[in-house]
Amino acid sequence: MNVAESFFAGDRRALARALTWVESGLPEGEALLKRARGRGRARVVGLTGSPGSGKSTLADRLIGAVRERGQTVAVLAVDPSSPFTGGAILGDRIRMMRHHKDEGVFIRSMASRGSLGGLAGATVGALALLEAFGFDWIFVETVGVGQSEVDIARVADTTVLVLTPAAGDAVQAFKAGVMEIADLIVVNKFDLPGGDRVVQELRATLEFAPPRPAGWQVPVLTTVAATGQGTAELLKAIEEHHRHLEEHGLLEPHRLERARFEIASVIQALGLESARGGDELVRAVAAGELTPRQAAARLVARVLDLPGEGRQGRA
Ligand SMILES: Nc1nc2c(ncn2[C@@H]2O[C@H](COP(=O)(O)OP(=O)(O)O)[C@@H](O)[C@H]2O)c(=O)[nH]1
Ligand SMILES: [Mg+2]
Repeated sequence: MNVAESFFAGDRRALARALTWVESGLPEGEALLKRARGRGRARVVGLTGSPGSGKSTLADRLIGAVRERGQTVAVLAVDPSSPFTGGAILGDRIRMMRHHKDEGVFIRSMASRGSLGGLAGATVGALALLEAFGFDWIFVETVGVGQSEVDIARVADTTVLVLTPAAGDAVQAFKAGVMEIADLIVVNKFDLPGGDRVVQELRATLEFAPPRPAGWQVPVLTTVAATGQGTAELLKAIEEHHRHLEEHGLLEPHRLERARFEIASVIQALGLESARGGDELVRAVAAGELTPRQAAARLVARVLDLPGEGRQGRA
């Protein structure tokens, strides 16, 4: 069997291979993605929050809770902050290691910023593959600090913002615009001092937040991921949100948003790749011989290998 056949037969090694293809932007990955599209019906849950807030530990607990019900789960840990060292990712791996031998659990780390398709595009592609593979749940762990992480959170069905009682954590999230995309807020490390105050602050802030689709009220939950306290309630709240999406016909728009996001990230990657070449066009723009738009059109056409080189002559 080739990799694609093995993938559709449910072989996890083939899944790992396919993910590498997608991550590296290889055409084989694109072909498989096209076939895989639209299969599966996973619940996609984004876990976002600052480094160290306990996302991986929480994911580990959620894996446990999901597995107790006999459902399968994949975790995609995205760490854009360390493309070279992978240090944080190693930590994530270790935290979820106890599920290592469990056939119903698949954990994958990605640190692919800079590869063709970009971090964001590769991540959403990976999501599509995991979904097609048939997992019941997919957790995507991202660091909620940059725009692309916010975007990834946006394409999840349910986005969980993980905060801690640490001073300023909520303020940071608010500033980064992550608060607005959170469907659920979790104050983790509730064993540390200051938790009650943060919960109160969050609830007060949410009073003034813009209304959410179909009247969803963002709940503020508390967990101690280190001991597992509150994780069953968290999973229940995630399911409640999923039901809300279902009841109001909001799941399909999410799926479309995911596809739109993939297209946008390809365009972005093409743009970056284009901008690397074309010194003579750069000089032409600086000299006022071409508009930036004209130069951009030529560069993009070059990357896409369009037969439109002639058309640019008119530009
Ligand atoms: N006190 C306390 N520590 C926690 C809790 N949850 C996680 N931690 C610790 O916080 C650190 C960062 O956790 P991690 O899951 O890697 O955070 P991530 O960077 O958001 O994935 C680790 O040392 C965890 O053991 C908790 O509920 N209470
Ligand atoms: Mg982590």
